[in-house]
Amino acid sequence: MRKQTLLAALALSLSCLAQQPLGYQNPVIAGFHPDPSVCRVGDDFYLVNSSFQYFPGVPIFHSRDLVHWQQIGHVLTRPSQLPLKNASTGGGIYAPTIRHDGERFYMITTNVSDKGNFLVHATDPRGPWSEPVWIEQGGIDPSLYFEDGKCYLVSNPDNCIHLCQIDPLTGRQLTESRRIWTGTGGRYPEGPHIYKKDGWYYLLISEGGTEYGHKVTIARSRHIDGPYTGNPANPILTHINMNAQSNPIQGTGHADLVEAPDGSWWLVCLAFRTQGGTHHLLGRETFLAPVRWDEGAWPVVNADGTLYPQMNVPTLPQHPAAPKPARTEFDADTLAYDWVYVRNPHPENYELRKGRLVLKATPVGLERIDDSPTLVCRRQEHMSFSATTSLRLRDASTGDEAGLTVYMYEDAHSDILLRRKADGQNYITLRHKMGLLTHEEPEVAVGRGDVHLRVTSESQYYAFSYSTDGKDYHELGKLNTRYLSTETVGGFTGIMLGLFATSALPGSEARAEYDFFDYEGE
Ligand code: 6LW
Repeated sequence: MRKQTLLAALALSLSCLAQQPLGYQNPVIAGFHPDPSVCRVGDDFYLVNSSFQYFPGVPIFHSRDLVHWQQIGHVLTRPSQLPLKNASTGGGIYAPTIRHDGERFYMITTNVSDKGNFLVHATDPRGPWSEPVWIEQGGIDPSLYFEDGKCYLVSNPDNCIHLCQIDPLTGRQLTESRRIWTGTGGRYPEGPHIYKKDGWYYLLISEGGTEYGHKVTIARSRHIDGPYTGNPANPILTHINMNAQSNPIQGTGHADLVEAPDGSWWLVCLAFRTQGGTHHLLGRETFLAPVRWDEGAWPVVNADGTLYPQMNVPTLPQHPAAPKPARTEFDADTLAYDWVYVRNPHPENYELRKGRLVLKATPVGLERIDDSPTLVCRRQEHMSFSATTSLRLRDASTGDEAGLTVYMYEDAHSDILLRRKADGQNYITLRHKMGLLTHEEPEVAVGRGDVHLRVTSESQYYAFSYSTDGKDYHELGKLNTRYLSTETVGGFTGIMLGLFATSALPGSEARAEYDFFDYEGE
């Protein structure tokens, strides 16, 4: 009898545990991952982000719980889908939308450095995705809504959300573009998405611009082409209000809604995390919030439209993914999905050979925008982190360089690098590039062997150090992080950690061989 009571108590406490709100941490995708858009097919969620000047473009993630996301590839993997000539941090690929019409996945976006709005489609979200289908309606942030075999497009030409019907396989516009909403008067009405619920068409948009004044507003209509009436409780999400003035998360906006298999509603949005006062460096990241959306009522985001780093709310049953390994050994045939290039890379300058990443130096320096330097990079995802690599410079000529860069874009980066000099030796230095200003620390001779390069940060400073034996590290210098922040240098992207090789002259044989790359953050 006693045993039975004990077992019953145990079963009860286990079932209570299963119903416990598990909570989660925001952001759900850390580091530069802006403009999230999400769709669900069955039990699977798919999410895409904008990617600007980076190639391949539009990272795509999979999740079963909206909290844990695993990158399954990129949508735009071929130069024919993603020409990035002269693209910088304000160019290339802007906000994408992902949708599924019951048969195919569609990703629609804007290449502001090319011909504007286009979509690609695929039956498998892991690809391959189609060639671009170009869209006539202008503006940015195009989105699709499918109903009864029809495909509707919204985007924001002339600072107003416009709607038309298109044939998604040819891009042909089937109806005139019609103005449907300008929002509540905030600047930059953008990021529109249409949803249908309880007989209402809902139009979700962002206003206020992507900085501190960012907000999400919503309108609804009984007819898809309007008239749309704004929610009296707008904005439904913003951190510009007093209740979020001390919140480390700022700039919440650019959202998308999704219904989970259990009928719960969720919102993904972008926001940034401040460090060092009002500066942020990691770019705009992807955040998640629960939404209460009662029948016939307006959606309410996390009770009062505020997000927190620690979200103490019930979640879907969680499916944690295996953590990313701290060390990249470079012993696979390809680099993992988190490594990307700036603009369209020259594949002949990159090789994975015998457990090393081999970069061929070219005269295209990191500061150039008219070509793609030999540079491969991944996102800084944590304010506190340590990144270390081991480098050997082979067959270099005088002035050839290779190293590790903390890279915001071509005009704003700090590089710890090895340089071959006329005496045949390698010298190590730290170079900061801020627009027209370049500052370099005194060079230190390090011979011709392998050198370990390390950058660490604890929010306020980047510290750069090197080691010739992989044990004792010597600090070369520090940089206040604010000098590379978005508030200081502008742009839509976030800090990347990159490995690069450049030559002083054309025709150099120099190769930089990187043995591993370690990244640990908290
Ligand atoms: C994007 C727009 C925005 O297309 O910034 O914050 C633009 N939102 O919706 C670039 O990310």
